[in-house]
Amino acid sequence: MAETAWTPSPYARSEPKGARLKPPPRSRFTPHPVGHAPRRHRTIFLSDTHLGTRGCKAELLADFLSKNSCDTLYLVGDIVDGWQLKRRWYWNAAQTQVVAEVLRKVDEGTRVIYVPGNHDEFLREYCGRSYAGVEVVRETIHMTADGRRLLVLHGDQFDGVIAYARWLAHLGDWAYCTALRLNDMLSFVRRSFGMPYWSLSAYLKKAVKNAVEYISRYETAVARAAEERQVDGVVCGHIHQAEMRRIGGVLYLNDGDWVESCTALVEDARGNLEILRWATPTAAQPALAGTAAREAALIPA
Ligand SMILES: [Mn+2]
Repeated sequence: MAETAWTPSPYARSEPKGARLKPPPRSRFTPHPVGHAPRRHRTIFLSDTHLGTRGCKAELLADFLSKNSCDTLYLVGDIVDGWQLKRRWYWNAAQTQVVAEVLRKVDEGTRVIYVPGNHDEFLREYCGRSYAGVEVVRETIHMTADGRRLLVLHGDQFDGVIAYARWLAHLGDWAYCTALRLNDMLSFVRRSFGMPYWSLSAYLKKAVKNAVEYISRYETAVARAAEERQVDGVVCGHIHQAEMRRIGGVLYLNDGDWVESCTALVEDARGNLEILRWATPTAAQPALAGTAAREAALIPA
């Protein structure tokens, strides 16, 4: 029975026994809708823009770069997708605009440091050189305004220490629903041939769980390596999953990507670090909505 509105029960607000409060929606990252006022940072870190692919959110990235200035810009790998370049090249005006915005920063006096990733590993041969004012380095140490030492690297080298296959990361909701239908067909076929039942959906369910596991194992591996290097924190990209949290004795910072989440890590004049999400809330939400979406947001790292 519904309670009368004017005599609220004293128990109306109390939780039923055993019930738990739902955790608040994840909103750790500062959303910045398009059209936001220009902002000045001490440092900007961004990675995994995958220029040269259709997936690159170049319009948003060009908009972000035009409205956010900084003393130092770190391009933390997978900026240009050289793997895609070998297969089929995709380029548009917005991607040209991204390059123009980076070069404009160089002209304005921003120090631009490019730390190549695995998709742009062809640039690793040129570490120690500068092109158009952009310094290419294998990895580097960034000193924050408050004196913390942050190791900056793309992070693909930590794939090797993780046992889970990377293709698992492709799995999302859609794939799972399709798999369920496939599963029915598959079991029908197997039955017709007198083969024992084997559940594809159960297999995939486990695979998705492994993808989540993959992320946390990756984060731990990076943090542990940073700890061994005796730095205060580590900035990486690669798994397209923005994050900022303490793991063990170090601060683990992942600047995310510009294929799905459109995030960047920024540092202000006092050394405060923050992850900016440069998209409209509706566009940004799926990436944070839930566990299933978390996997869906992943792209081959
Ligand atoms: Mn990568």
